[in-house]
Amino acid sequence: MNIAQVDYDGLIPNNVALGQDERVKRALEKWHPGYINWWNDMGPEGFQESLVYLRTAVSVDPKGWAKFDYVRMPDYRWGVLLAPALKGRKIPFGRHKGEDAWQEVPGEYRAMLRRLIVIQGDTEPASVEQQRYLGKTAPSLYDMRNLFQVNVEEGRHLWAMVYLLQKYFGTDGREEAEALLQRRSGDADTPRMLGAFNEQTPDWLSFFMFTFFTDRDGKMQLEALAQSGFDPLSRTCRFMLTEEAHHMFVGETGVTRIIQRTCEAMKEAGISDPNEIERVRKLGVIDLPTIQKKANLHFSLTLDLFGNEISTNAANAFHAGIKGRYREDRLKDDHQLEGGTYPVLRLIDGKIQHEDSPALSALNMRLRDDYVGDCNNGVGRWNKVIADLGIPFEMKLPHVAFHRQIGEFTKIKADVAGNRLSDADWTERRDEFLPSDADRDFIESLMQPQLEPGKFAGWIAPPKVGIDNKPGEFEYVKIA
Ligand code: BYC
Repeated sequence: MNIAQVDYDGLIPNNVALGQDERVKRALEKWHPGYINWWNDMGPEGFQESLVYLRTAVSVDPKGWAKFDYVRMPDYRWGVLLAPALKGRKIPFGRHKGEDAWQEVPGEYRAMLRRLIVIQGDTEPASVEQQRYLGKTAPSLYDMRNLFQVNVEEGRHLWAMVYLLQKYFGTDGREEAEALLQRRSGDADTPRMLGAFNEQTPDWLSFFMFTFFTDRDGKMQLEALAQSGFDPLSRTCRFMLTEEAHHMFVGETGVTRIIQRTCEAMKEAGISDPNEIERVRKLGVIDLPTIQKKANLHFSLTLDLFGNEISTNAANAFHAGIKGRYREDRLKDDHQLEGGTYPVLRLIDGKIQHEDSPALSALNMRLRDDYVGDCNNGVGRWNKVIADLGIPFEMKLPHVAFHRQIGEFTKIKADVAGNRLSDADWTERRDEFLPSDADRDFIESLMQPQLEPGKFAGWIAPPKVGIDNKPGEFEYVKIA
């Protein structure tokens, strides 16, 4: 079988020769109805009958892997797709560095691997649940289609992790696969595992911020897992990253188009001061300071996903060859880090300062620093749009100590510049930094659907080009 091609003959499209693996095929076929029930209950509400112009993977060849067509979402062909095996691949880091990559789960690391796969798997359906009402307020059919594309692919990413659980983890893998369909984002009794995935995504600015910031964490975590010595995990994550690129595109261009529309409207109305919030809002666009507050919220929630500053879990996973660093294969050092140190921002004697920590224990922070760098590049591109339209405003990422719920800085309150605040000052000034109820009400008032092909809500600029090079008036979703 040609690994690049996906076999669409059976119930579950795949490029892992599922037809010759009766046990796993049966297990996945048994899991399938529960997944479809979950999708029907928790997937995009109100649009399950609509025809959506979606891409489906037909190959894992990076040069041409997708085909576009109209699909009813419940009929989307969710499947199991692994990037091609690299011949002779070795474990790239940790104490087993240089040994042959594992094709089976090494017994001593079973629990660790299972935990990482379950955490990763849990985020995927969670994001679909968080976004399930957004179709109803889509600013255009183009944006609605992008939302649904992201949703079906997050669903596929759940399949990717469930395949690993079913194939490599026996009975407990099956139980974990079931549990992934039982937890619910934001549920008081059975919440999703990580904090940011229990927050709401109430409006489209939040959706774009989420896909900019939180999907970017997804990219970083997948890059780290793609380095894994457990080859099936590495190959799974490598293909997921191909899909993930579109999600980041949706977030980045979505926020950019909102910023662009705001700046254009300000220019047309002759408003040069971005802090004239009420005047800007009267134009029916979102003022830049409110966009900044949403960025502050989503960035700080996403930082929590990197775990604690000092983490023995992270050290153990690296040492074991299970979870690497961002682009481990491009780094030039011994890939074992036993003696090295890494500067970590910590709370020492009440002050926020760097401390050299053992490099292995600091791996969560190393990944987070790479993440912050990647976010800053994107923010720079937003700022270019603002500068090109001549508005004196710069978007900035808040300090990493701002508004944290995991790690060192949970103990303190800080402003966006990282200055410590008393509890009373924080309470008084919170709405300067984070969206207030009034901000949320205003944004919500703009969230009126625009469902005419080629038209866009007034608070967001049209995209530069269509999906799959379609013309402006293309009907991306045929609403049923
Ligand atoms: N919430 O040693 P530590 C994505 C727990 S996004 C709740 O620092 P570690 C996507 C931790 O479990 C990417 N609990 O933890 C994006 C541990 O508990 P135990 C998702 C937390 O393991 C958009 C304890 O605190 N993928 O794909 O070094 C749409 C000690 O912590 C949290 C991954 O995250 C938290 N935020 O780091 C769709 C990759 N943080 O076990 C999808 C897999 C920590 O001692 N996960 N704790 O009882 C990991 O790599 C790591 O587990 C974490 C945590 C980075 C999450």
